[in-house]
Amino acid sequence: MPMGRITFFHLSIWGFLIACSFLQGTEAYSCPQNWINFQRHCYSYRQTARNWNDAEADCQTFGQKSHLASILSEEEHRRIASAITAAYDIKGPIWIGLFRKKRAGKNVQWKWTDNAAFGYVHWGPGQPSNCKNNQHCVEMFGVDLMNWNDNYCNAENYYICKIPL
Ligand SMILES: [Ca+2]
Repeated sequence: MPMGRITFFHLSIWGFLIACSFLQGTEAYSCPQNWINFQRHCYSYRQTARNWNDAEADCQTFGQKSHLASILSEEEHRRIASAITAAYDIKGPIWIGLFRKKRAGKNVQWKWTDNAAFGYVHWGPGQPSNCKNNQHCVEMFGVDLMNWNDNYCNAENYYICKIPL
């Protein structure tokens, strides 16, 4: 009789421990519902039209390291673009976290709002055009979202936020 109780007790403890580590694992490695998961980051397509600054401010409300999305490789670009175009009707360009930091002169300097190293770019034909010397914020556009354009920062677009896991 006592053996039976001990065994049951131990099984319960093990069950509890397994459940706990499973839950911790889920918490550490998965994204909120409807967010896109790619290489330990979560991305959310936000369907509210905002200017670029307001979009970045909204992304920051999701967490300390949350910003408009940086897109640092073709693999990341394709993953996000295909996830969004598969799930939604794309009606216009979408803000990402790239902006022109130094705005005048020959030495254009691009920056990501999350401070990621700038390297990968995928400009559309004829871009960045910097029309009227006033297009300092970057959006993805096209049916497959595989082109980038520098646009006026006060244009109002949907946007993508990115958070590290
Ligand atoms: Ca442009």
